[in-house]
Amino acid sequence: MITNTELQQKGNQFPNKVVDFKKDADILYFTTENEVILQLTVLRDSVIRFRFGTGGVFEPDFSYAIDEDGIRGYNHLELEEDDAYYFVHTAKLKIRIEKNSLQTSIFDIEGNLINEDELGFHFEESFEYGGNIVKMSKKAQHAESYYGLGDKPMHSNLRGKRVHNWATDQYAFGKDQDPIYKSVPFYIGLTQKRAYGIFFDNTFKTFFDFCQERMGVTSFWAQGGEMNYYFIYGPEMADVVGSYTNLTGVPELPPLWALGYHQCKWSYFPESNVKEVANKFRELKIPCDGIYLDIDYMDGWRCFTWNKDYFPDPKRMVKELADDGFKTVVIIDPGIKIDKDYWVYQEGIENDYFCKRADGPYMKGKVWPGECNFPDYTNPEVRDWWAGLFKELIQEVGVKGVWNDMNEPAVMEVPGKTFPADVRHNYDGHPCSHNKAHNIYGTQMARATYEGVKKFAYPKRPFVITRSAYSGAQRYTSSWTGDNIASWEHLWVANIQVQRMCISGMSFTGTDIGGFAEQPTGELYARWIQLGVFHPFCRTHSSGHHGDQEPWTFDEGVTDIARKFISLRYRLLPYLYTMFYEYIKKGTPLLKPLVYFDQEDAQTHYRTDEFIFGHHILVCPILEPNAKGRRMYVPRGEWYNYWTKTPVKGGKEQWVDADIDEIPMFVKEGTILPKYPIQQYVGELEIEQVELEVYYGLGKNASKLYEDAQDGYDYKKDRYSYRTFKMVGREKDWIIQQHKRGDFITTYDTFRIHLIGLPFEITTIELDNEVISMEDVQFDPKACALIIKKDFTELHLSGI
Ligand code: MIG
Repeated sequence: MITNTELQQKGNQFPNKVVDFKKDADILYFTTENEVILQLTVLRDSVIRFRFGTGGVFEPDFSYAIDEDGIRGYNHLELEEDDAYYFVHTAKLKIRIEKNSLQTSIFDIEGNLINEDELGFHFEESFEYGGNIVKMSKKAQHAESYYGLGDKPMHSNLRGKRVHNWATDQYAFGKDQDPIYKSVPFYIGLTQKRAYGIFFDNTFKTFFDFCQERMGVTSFWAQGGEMNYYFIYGPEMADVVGSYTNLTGVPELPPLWALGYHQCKWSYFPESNVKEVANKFRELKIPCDGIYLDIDYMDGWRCFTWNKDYFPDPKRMVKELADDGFKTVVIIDPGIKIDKDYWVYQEGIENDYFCKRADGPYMKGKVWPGECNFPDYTNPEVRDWWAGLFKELIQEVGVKGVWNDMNEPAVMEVPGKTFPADVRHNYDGHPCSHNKAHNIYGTQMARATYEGVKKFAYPKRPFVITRSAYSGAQRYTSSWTGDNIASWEHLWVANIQVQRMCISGMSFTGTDIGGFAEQPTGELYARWIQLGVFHPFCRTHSSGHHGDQEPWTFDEGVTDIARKFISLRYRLLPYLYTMFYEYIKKGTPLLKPLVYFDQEDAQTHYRTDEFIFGHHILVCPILEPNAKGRRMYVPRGEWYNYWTKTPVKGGKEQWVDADIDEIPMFVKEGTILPKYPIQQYVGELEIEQVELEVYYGLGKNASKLYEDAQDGYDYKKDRYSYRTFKMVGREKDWIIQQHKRGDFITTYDTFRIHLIGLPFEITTIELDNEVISMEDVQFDPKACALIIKKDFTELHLSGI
């Protein structure tokens, strides 16, 4: 690894004094005497792009990460200058650029310093990489904290750490190991309770140092390309994550079944084994939607083929599984076996679709099928071809989802475990070496896969999952965190990784529940499934070399726990789906680390274990064996223990009981938690009634419920049902008002309202301004529950 200190000794060059300034609408250009150009673009009042060209030129402006549909536009842009500085004002920020150095300081509108260059932009000509090593260093503020950066398996607060991004197949990675599969060069800084983000959109190997080398300095740099970063202001972390996600894009809604439980194994084969596993789920009444076929379903690991000994009639099998509610997901790797009798290989060769070495021959590497060539997914024509390859699998065979693995890309038995640097890529018409394309390769593969699955699954929604990813991959695919280990330490890692992915724009992520490598004890599996059901993507997966890992392979107690928690996930599906809708609309992460939830409370800045599931549920996994509970921090506010329904005051650390069949879980006061009945798979039942668990709270509160056809695209034409419940709680009365948007008619007619924590005895019930009798709403005093028509406008309960 090249260190900052080494780099500094190799001849850094710095911008000197500005000799030219130009403004072109929202883009400002500052050119220095030594031909450095700073291009500053005001994308939004709080989103500023900084881009530096050297030698008086810029590279062509192209990014795989930026979503062209993102929101642009600002309210205010004003320029000022004095002898020493330029000042750029937006409605949210004041940016000060030093005329002698291009060093920049950014203030909020009240004049609070948010972020300031130390050396600022500098660079070094790099003969090895044929470009510049581009660097940026910033002053770290007092007690500043850092979060984000994708899948890093380390403490959530990155202060004191130095990390880099280079997608790597890291089997059985360890805690603190860096890098692993994904490259998300985006971090959030939190200083003086104000949050900002920096997205360094550069696909070369990128480095980040958060006060590790030098106490007061945060720096980031890349081995090539441009210093091209977006500064995103908060002040709330929610604003930062929302804007970053808007900038790099959001997915479409997944089919609801994809939010169910998935069961995976390397590998289930032959067909009878797949069926046996599937049947067992139904027999034991453990809900499950997804069932996976790993590499052994293929004929000699050739993608888009079937091993007919194991799977003589895939179409029939997939249909039979589907009849029982299972959606079949199959793995597809990038390596295409070099075999002149294999049609995919033939097509790739005929059309020149495979990556080549610098001197001409095809890039050859060993993966599961033996020697392979690799499609250049950075070529749009190759992506089209690849998408087309899914026709049979999806349209004919009926497979519902595709799993992309090994797309870092991983190559076996070579140093570096990937392509050599000289391999050439099209990069959508900007030809480059693997140094530049490496980190984006997996995303472009997932993108091509997504396009194919989407096309052939139509009018249903596609489902794709990837191992490697770069910023923006969330537009196309979900992801999992790769080959973890069945250990308690890895349960800690899993919890952090998924939270980190959520604030890095990629909420639809999960871990291999129970651990991929080695074998969990029943207790570890139980604790992991308790956490896993709160992860946006929920799948058990493990390597066959280490024994079975289905929910029933431990003992009956563990089976019961798995059933209990997976069933809980199915009950909470409408809540989870509503969260997903908010994610695609506003970029709101599905899980929120405590610091995101309450950044003003310094208690949260170094918390790793507790997180908020959606908006209203606090969860904290048990991460040790033999525990009967744990100490945890309940953030400020009033909460209810989910299991006992007793009120709990937050703002302090406390002991929480959680025997082996419980996980510490709290619901915020003033919450309406929608629940479906337990189904063995999504769509098993037509929903006849939705339960609303209403947690009383003083004052005003709100909750939402999003529903639609659970698949298909009608929701884009307003055929959804989006309910907002507004509540007002007083000592002797409780009002719920409902407002509904969208044209979708849900299958059920009534809500069963279950009131929790009501501090008074109900004497009067008014529904839409009319007093009605207890019988009319089938009031059950013992359960404190009543049944009302779903489209009520106002429910008013009062009492003594
Ligand atoms: O070299 O397809 O992370 O989930 O089961 C191993 C076999 C290749 C690695 C993936 C894992 C998958 C396994 N794969």
